[in-house]
Amino acid sequence: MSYMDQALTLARQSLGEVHPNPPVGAVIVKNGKVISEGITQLPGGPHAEIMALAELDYQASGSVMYSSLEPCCHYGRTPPCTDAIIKAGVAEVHIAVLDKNPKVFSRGKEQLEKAGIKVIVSEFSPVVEQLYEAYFKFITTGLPFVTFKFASSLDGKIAATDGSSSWITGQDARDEVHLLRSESDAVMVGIGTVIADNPKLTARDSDGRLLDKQPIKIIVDSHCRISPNANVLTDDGMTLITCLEEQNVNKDRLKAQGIKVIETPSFNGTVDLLSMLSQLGSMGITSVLFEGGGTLASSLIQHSLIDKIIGFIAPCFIGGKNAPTPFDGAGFSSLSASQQVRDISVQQIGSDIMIKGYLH
Ligand code: AOF
Ligand code: ZN
Repeated sequence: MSYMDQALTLARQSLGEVHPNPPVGAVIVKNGKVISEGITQLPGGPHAEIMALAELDYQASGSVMYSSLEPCCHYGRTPPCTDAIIKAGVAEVHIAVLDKNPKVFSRGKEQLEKAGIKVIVSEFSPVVEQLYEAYFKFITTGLPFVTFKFASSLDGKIAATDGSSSWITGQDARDEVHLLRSESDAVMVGIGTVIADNPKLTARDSDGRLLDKQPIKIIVDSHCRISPNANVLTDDGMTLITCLEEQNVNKDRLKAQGIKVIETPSFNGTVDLLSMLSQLGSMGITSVLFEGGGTLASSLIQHSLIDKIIGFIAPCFIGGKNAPTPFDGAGFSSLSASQQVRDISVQQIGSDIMIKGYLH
């Protein structure tokens, strides 16, 4: 594994945990050996570069640093990493990608260069781009990056005509979904899915044990129809209900229960999804894994609010005119108007196929 790959592996460990900050890893190398490593800490805590330097008592004369993201050069909750890198005597800094935070972009690199440090920025890499896609959208727009995940049969059905959907895909694909949940800041479903399936929305291993990193659970429930006994409310972890601003006794009850409620103006009688996402962004949520259902999916897609899809396709046919598909609503009236998916990648997971792609 290259030194930069080591830094990227460290960065990935913090994905889904350090929002609104980016996942970052750093390694410091001297005489061809890794002498320290760092992972970014929770917001307000030290950055990856500082963690790695601290291990060396901030003495890193003549060393080479590999950082998964351009070192910061501004005062945020913490002082600039560039100052600490210069002071420690680092000779060379390798960066996987420049930080699209307007307060940093290219200026971190320039400050290091001004101090006589050699800086090398890696060539474009889809792996790095994917690691930072949520943070980059968030830091430039204030909105979280939304990924729509669904599991379907070969004929595009997400449940049988009796509504049953457990399980269409195999264990390996389901494990992958739990990993995706743990690497997301939040998971989101519509109230219809909560009523129909009563999901837990936690990230678990194949034995049902909770993984270390748990996403915030978001339920889009315009009229606060959720039952107080729903698993998402009674299980561990934080749950947010998003609903309309209007009067509602159930909403008062939820608030009295200590459940956080996000209120939006009405858009045709339902939650205004853009207002909801910008409020989630203001709370520091950078990534949302949306898991259905179909009505909410079609509203999100109509408003261009889905950034990425991850579809798990199982080798079976369900059939039936009335069996549901990932997108409900009226659909697109012609092929020329249909939603295109670009930059697709395909991978086999167990006996299922995982397809990823971007909508915009
Ligand atoms: C991190 N960890 O390893 C790096 C970051 O408020 P602050 O001081 O924590 O600054 C947050 C910004 O610092 C963040 O938006 C990004 O631009 C930069 N780099 N942040 O949390 C790190 N390298
Ligand atoms: Zn920093």
